[in-house]
Amino acid sequence: MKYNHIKPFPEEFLWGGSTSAYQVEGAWNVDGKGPSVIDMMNHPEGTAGFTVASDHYNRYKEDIQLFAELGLKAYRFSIAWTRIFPEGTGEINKTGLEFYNNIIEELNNYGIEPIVTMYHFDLPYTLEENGGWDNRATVDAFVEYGRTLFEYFGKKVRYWLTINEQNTMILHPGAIGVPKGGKLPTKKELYQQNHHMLIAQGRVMQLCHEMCPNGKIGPAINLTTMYQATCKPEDAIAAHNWETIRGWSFLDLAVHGRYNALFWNYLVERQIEPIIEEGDLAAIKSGAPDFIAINYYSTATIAESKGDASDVSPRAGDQQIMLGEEGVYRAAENSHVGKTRYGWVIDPVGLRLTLRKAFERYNLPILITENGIGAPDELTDEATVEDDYRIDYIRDHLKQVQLALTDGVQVIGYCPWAVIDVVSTHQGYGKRYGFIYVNRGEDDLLDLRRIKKKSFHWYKQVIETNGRMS
Ligand code: BGP
Repeated sequence: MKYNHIKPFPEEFLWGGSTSAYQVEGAWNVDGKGPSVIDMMNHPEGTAGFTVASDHYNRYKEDIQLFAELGLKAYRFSIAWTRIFPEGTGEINKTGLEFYNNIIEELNNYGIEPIVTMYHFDLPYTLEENGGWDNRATVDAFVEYGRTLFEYFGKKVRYWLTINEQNTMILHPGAIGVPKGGKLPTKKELYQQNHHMLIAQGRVMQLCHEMCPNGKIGPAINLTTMYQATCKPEDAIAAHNWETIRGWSFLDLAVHGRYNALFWNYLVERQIEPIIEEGDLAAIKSGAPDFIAINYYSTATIAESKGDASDVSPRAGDQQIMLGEEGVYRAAENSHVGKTRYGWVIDPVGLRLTLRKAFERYNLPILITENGIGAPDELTDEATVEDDYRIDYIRDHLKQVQLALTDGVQVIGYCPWAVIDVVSTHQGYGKRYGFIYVNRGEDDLLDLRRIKKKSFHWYKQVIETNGRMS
């Protein structure tokens, strides 16, 4: 669609930036924090960085000052469940509450809107040892944790995100590390876990509405569009299969409280459907999110399944690289899009399309909580990083956000991943995303100094002008 007039970004647009607790904070075992699954997982060699990460735990004041200088209107971060409840449930660790209270106060002092993710991959290890999300007791633990957060922070935080990328945890359980012993859950177990997470999410959203009349809460899903490899109708079916199973099925449950029919039949046919107890669907439905948060990095291109094992590519995949599934779809290439050096498709137009589809389907405001480019940024002799590729990436995506706004999609904010360098789950500090460089190597902590990248100055100017892009 061509327009004569492109709509400006709304005045109240939440220009933001993202991080998550385990990827930025460090201080993994201090001040009463308990271990999370992340702390106890096996991670790829050379990515030992989670213990200190970007040392935000000790440097949050300096960091937030830099976020204010950048002009952020919003900061999306996560609370480490294990700082609040070291064992996932039971006794509250006051020092953990104090830490996040300090962060929220600091943000509020600068007029930066806190956007809080309640759970970003880092399930308390004690809960994991007791069955993790297989165990319904984890649902109650999450609700208790939610109640505590709303009680302490409900008056100071308006935007809440329940669970980060539930679909990544279910579809790529190895993406956040592999449990010691190396055994990942079966699909049957994973879809039961998924069901329990949905109940937990529904109950917490309902609780948020009860306890925080001014609060807004929503799920945060890794969402994208699947293109069909050719105009062959069977390719279109395969693309629809995977787009539904990978993305819409999660949001249909979160928003409408029902299992998408195609998804449910896929589960039943493979005998991996969850056990649904009385009251479960009502609990899921009771959530009624106020908005949808989406993490968008790439699109994927999909071809017809051949119905045998050759559907699955032997390549290594991750949360963005689709590998195919027997009898469902095959991964295909798209010659019309670029790729990062890690093989993630770069497709700004795909963001516009994904936003349009999500808004059309749910008619809820959309907050973009992740989008960005990972790169092995290099510090120059002049102590800066010439990350023009990041400027290009963000600019191209923001232009598509503006077109989506012009299409009528209600996008309320943009929080690129990440506002400051954090540990990448797969590539440690060899792959960076931030506007602010953290001076550390993989093993050598150096001085952890903060250095503004070229993209910092560019993004600052975008925010200052409410979206004017050079
Ligand atoms: C998303 C996660 C983030 C972050 C990002 C980049 O899926 O929600 O936590 O890790 O991907 O991924 P990576 O660090 O693997 O490059």
